[in-house]
Amino acid sequence: MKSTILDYIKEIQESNIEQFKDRAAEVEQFRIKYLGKKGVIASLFEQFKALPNDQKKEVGQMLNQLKNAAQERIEAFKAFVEQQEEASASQHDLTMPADLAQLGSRHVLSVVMNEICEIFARIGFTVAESVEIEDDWHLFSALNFPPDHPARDMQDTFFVEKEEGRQDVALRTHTSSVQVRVMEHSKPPIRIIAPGRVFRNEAISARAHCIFHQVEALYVDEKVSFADLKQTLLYFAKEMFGEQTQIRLRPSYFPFTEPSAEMDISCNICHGEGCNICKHTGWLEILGCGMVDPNVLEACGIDSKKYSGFALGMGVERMAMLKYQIRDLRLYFENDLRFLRQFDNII
Ligand code: 2NM
Repeated sequence: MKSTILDYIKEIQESNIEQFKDRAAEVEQFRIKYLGKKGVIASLFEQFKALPNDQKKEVGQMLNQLKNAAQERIEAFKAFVEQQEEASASQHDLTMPADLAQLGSRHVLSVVMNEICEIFARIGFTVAESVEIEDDWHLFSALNFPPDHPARDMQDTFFVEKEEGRQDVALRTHTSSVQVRVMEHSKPPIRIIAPGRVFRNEAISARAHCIFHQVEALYVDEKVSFADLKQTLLYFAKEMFGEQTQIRLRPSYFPFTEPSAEMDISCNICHGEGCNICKHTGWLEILGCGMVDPNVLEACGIDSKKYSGFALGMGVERMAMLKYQIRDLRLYFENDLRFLRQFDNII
């Protein structure tokens, strides 16, 4: 009995096992195996109890040595780990600059909208902004929309119910409501551009979205003529799409302008040769415009005998599509980084 215990103790001592290298888990395993309640050393102590008294001194000493050796080994390992941690911490150069956080960039629609505003700012227009939820007066009535105009229909406009049975509050369908507010509160000369979000009740597709962006311009003064409008349009087209750009006007209709026109620019992709974008016509439709209807001026408290004005409006999504050959409107709102990053080098 005595010799088996002593042999076993020797065996453990000499085997030099458990040379754990670096893992805290290994140390814990070692501790449980040898020093745990049901570990090797505990079981040796159990066997030790059964020894005759004259053998206990020698075996007891050996057992205690073994137990101490195991504890020392654990302590030594813990000290070693601490030391290693300190050493590796001091290998980090704390003066190194941190990794640069990746910066976002302006959305292509914001860039194009800003560019349009800046082109008009250079000829004296200032930016006007107002609310996105509007009333019937500023959206339709003051703008000379007849009572049965389809834009007043639920099918085209998102109404916000104010009172039961009354539908006179809606998400704005154009930024002309901003121009109405400015005309109501200021005296000519008025030279403003109204950029912003507008909302229409449309099915979403590659060419239509229920939220989009507009920039509208308005100039009201004495003797403002259609020639002033044409000159402003030509200046804008050349600044936006390049000096070689030509324009043409086609008669059109809007409730708030008379006469009204639509402007095309010469196709900046095929330069008149004919391509898919201009559908082989050589021309691209880019905006609507006209002379502000005298009814609109009067509704806004401006004397239409003394003053006249021109107005124009364009869709920012369409402008960006033509400028950067973007084929699907939905790309603007999906926020796919692969799309957005194509424009992070434009201002
Ligand atoms: C367009 C086309 C033509 C327009 C009219 C007005 C206002 F308020 F003065 F009457 N602002 N914008 C206008 C005129 C907008 O968008 C295609």
